Amino acid sequence: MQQRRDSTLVLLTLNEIDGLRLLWDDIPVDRFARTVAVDGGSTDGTREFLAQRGIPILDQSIPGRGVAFRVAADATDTDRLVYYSPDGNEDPADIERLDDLLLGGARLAIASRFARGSVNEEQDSFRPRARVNQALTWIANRLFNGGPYVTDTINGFRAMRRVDLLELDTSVKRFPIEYQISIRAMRRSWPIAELATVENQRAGGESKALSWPVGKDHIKVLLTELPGARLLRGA
Ligand SMILES: Nc1nc2c(ncn2[C@@H]2O[C@H](COP(=O)(O)OP(=O)(O)OP(=O)(O)O)[C@@H](O)[C@H]2O)c(=O)[nH]1
Ligand SMILES: [Mg+2]
Repeated sequence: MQQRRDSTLVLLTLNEIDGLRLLWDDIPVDRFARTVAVDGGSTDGTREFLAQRGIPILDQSIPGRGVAFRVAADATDTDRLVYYSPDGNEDPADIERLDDLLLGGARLAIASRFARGSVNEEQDSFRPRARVNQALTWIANRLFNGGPYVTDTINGFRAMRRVDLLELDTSVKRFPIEYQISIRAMRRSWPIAELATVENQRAGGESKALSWPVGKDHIKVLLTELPGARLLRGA
């Protein structure tokens, strides 16, 4: 099989040494033209682990996943970017599949935790995080999407063309970057493709996504994206 000559695999890390140790052999770094890590200031050996394997590490001057998304786009030169977070949640087998969706014409490719055949990691039977995620996704579809329903507007496991990410001119610094990207792509009627993914448990370390602050940040994004929104469905 040919290497993905025009695609960069971007690893997003903030103290993910446990996940990296567990997943490394399954991450297809050699299949991509480049693999880079954007690191938010890890102190648990993540940086050393990556450096030992020859992975260039990009630093960010301000913390946050949103900043990390843009740092990667600014510092790379390939046509396509696949964002992967090696904390255990994301199945490395889907990395190349996301890139394939871009090659098939999608302008945003998302690994969905809520499509038919997907599995969401939450174990609590009430699944509060999943419900909030799905509610935010429903609102975004309702307000901004004129195309086929997007089942997971929030998952960070996704791929885009580099110029498209830059064109969206995103502003979010922290977690809801994905929500802003999805909303802006829907507003532009870009083709969005999803694949059903199986989400696993965190491999170790600590979650950086505290439910309440992150939930609040998503609502803020929704409100800032709202002006000019059309009620596209059933309006
Ligand atoms: N580069 C960078 N990566 C980050 C930053 N914050 C979080 N990450 C990474 O983004 C990924 C997702 O963060 P998580 O804390 O796992 O968020 P989550 O998946 O919603 O939460 P869990 O269900 O607890 O795993 C992980 O790989 C983190 O290391 C940051 O500021 N900079
Ligand atoms: Mg995670």
